[in-house]
Amino acid sequence: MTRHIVIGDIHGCYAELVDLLALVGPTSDDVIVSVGDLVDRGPDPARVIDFFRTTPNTIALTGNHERKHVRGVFSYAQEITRVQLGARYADDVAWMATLPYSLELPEAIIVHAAVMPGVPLAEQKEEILCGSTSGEQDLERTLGANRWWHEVYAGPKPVVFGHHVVEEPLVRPGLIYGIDTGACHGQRLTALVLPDFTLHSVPAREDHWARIKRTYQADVLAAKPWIEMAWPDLDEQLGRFSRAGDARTHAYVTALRDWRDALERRLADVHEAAMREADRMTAAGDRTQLAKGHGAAALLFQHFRGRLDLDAVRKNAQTPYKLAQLSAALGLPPLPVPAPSPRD
Ligand SMILES: [Mn+2]
Repeated sequence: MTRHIVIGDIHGCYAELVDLLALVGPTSDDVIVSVGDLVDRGPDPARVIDFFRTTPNTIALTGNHERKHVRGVFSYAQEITRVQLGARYADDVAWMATLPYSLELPEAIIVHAAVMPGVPLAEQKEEILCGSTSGEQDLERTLGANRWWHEVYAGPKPVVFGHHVVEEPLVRPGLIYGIDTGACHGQRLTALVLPDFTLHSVPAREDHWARIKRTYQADVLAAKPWIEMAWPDLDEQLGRFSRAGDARTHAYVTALRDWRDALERRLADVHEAAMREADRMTAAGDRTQLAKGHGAAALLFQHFRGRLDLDAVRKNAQTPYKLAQLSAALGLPPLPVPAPSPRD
């Protein structure tokens, strides 16, 4: 007989997934189901994804974390996952976009986060099923701020879900089975086996997220597109990491600040060089003709009109990349690179 082995939020905890499957002992007749949130916060999203992408008789549902990647909504946990997955990131996200939001079995409905009580499964909103921020707000507006959907839910079928981290599986027999027992936070990874509704858990190896969020700071910083950032964004990012934790991150932020200082000096150099070039053209005669087609033409014409100050240069060179182009056009040396990658 086919069993469905429904596993709570895995969040990149591959070792615990292996432990849990060893405990439950799936046969080739069984189907392994993830409630979603395969990635983010844990050490090994690639192997968790590979397991569900390549193992026959497995199903992964969409969690709010997959949805964030699919929609390009990035907070720190997603930036870390992008670094962890590296070159395969886009392909993995394309796969995430194909995942369903629910699975209905004869004995239960399986979703990532929630269902709106009293609404048939076919009419449930994806946002509620996967627990996106807007879905949670929708539930709160409908049910009131201090009521959980799983306290109100009255059937008809049992609902199995994750998303909501609990110390012990959250069970209302025959109705509610919440099985996110916080594997990525150092608690446990839990499976509910259907149709028997038996629970199985293995302990987490460590508080993965506490460690991951410290150790990936420098890598997340290095992966940012510094060259294409507008100055206010660049300064905001540097400010955000100004009290960064470990030595590696601190060294990287210090290097970025030095780079930023060098760019500020370069803005002044570009200002000087553009004025010199414009004055040279004025002395040579037909300055309008000479300035046309020059890579820094906008600056040259501003100087002809007496309007070229440092702010005007900054408005023209909105990013380090544009500053590099103006530098080259005015014969200045190449810009320094942001900072060596912390992995080097
Ligand atoms: Mn989760």
